Amino acid sequence: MEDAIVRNKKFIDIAEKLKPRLKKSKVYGKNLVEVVNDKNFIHGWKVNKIGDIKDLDKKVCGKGDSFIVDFSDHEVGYLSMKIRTVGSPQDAPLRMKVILGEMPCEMKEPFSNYKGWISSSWLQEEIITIDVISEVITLPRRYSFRYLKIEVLDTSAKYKVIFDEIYCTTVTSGDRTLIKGLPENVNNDLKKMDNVSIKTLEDCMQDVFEDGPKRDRRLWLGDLRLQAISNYKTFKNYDLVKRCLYLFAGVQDNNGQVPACLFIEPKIRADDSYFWDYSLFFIDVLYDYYKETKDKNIVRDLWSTAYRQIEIVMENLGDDNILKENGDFYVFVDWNQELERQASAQAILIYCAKKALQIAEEFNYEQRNFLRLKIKELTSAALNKFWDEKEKLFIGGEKRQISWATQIWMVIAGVISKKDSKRLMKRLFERKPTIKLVTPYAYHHLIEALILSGNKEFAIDQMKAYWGKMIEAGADTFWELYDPQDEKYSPYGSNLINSYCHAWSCTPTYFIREYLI
Ligand code: RAM
Repeated sequence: MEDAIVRNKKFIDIAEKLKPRLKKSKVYGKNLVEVVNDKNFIHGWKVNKIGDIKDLDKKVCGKGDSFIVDFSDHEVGYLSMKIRTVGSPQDAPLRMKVILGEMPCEMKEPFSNYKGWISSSWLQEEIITIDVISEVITLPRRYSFRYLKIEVLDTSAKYKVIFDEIYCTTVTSGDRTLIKGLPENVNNDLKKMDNVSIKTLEDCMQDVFEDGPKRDRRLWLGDLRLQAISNYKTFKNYDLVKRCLYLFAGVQDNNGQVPACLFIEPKIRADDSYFWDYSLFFIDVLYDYYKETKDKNIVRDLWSTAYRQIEIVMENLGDDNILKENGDFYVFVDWNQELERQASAQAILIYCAKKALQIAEEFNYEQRNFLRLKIKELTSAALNKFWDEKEKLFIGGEKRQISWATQIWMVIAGVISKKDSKRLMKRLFERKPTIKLVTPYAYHHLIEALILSGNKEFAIDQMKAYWGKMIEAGADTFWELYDPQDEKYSPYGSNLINSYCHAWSCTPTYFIREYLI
């Protein structure tokens, strides 16, 4: 598998020089809490404060004792504990279980219940054995959490322990001091949403733009695209976007395709997942980066990689200029497993070909004539194949499915005029297809489609309704998955393993700063 990956050394070297220095700060646990059953709260768990963290050094813990610390906000970093013994000398190791959670459910629902298809090792839980208790113990792994549960499994009959201090050394490559505050007159709901978005992005900004600091802790192209545009409005860490672009270009496969995701440690290498949409989005990230920085060199370096993604995807066009369906997950779009993705794939190809055309025109690249022609052909093919004159909606796939995603992507790709797009979006909300959107990633595209079709006010209402609801439910950072009708929704088999600080959910700050102020 490794041999199939072309490592372009020049690109990787450029990326490595842009590796960020992480900012660190020390954050202390704030409150002692209990988590109790209450169906009125998210996932059925309510958090009650039962003490101040200052009370912790009065709590003598022996076998079977436990407590939960609330850090009052989402944190990403390294956990340290200052522990001392009481009673006789430490005549046996201290053994404890440490559970870290982004959400209250992780404090109460046993991780052993997780039977889903992704690895349970993402659940943040350790058994730690300390032979010699001396001052501060720092756990080696980086965690993503707000709540911390400690269960003392054993001390000995002769000694117990006290936790004097518990803190997290947080890490991020985002510098908050560079972010402009919103104008006074922006309403508080939007200010709050902006804040939570920024916190989400900040916690995902590490060595690269990670998708989620709890899971998968790595660089995905689809997530990068949304992080990058939000970053331009806030942290303005251009080098981090540049680094990620060069990393992807550095690990394209033998055919020139960039992977959906890549690993940074122990050395940079591509994952073996390839999605057409994610590969194509390489062009969009490059286009936005160029628009933002006017850095011509990066376009010169990466244009052939970018253009290659279009060629590769277009190899799958039939004689009718329609992309053929290509098995499960050849294109991502959203996590909704019932979604027929063919029509969205076609629209995403058109959207990215238009971005490529803009670059090609500005740089006088020879591919511009071909792109201009092809965009026309792809667009009329899309209308022929997917537009249903009776329903006045796009209908996709073999099952003749009407989905939210298909209409949204056709609008974003500009397959129909702005006026028709506005009508289509109205019809979409009247029709409310059952094949719905289940991720903030897909909702981002809904908001985008509404804005592009001239429904700005309605777009803001939708944004408030969706992301605002997460805030009402207690989100400190925005979640990977959120279905307002089914708050426990997870494509992985349990709400326990979802990521609750997820990069692709951070775009309200982009919408607010791009369109509203
Ligand atoms: C999830 C990742 C990431 C996304 C992929 C498709 O597993 O967390 O956010 O890009 O799916």
